[in-house]
Amino acid sequence: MNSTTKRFGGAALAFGLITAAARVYAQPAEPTVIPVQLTEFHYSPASIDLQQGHSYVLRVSNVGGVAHDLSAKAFFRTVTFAPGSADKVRDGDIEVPKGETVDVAFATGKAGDYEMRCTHPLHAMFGMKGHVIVH
Ligand SMILES: [Cu+2]
Repeated sequence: MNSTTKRFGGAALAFGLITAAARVYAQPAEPTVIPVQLTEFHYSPASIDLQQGHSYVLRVSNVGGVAHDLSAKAFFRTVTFAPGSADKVRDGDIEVPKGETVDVAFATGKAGDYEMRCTHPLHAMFGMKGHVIVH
């Protein structure tokens, strides 16, 4: 290999690395999907662990026989909703009819341990409550 070929090879390698780096930075961060199941009378998982400053889709599925909701007022006050998602959360509450799934997309804000509960009569008393923890 003569010196010209070596130089060209090095330049091509450097160009390749720069192109790869640019591709990584140009990609928007994909949100992490967090599935949560609602049934009589609990959440699965009962503790939702999230990282501060990350994007998520909370995929709330009601696999039970009656309507449930996921109310986490203090938590939802700290998030930044993706377009179209704020309308699915009313006063910090995601209502999910039986058999349905609601996707709510947002970026997390302040770290903390936030309570979530079902606001349907007696459901929380029967155990339908948990935590959203932002680390
Ligand atoms: Cu419920």
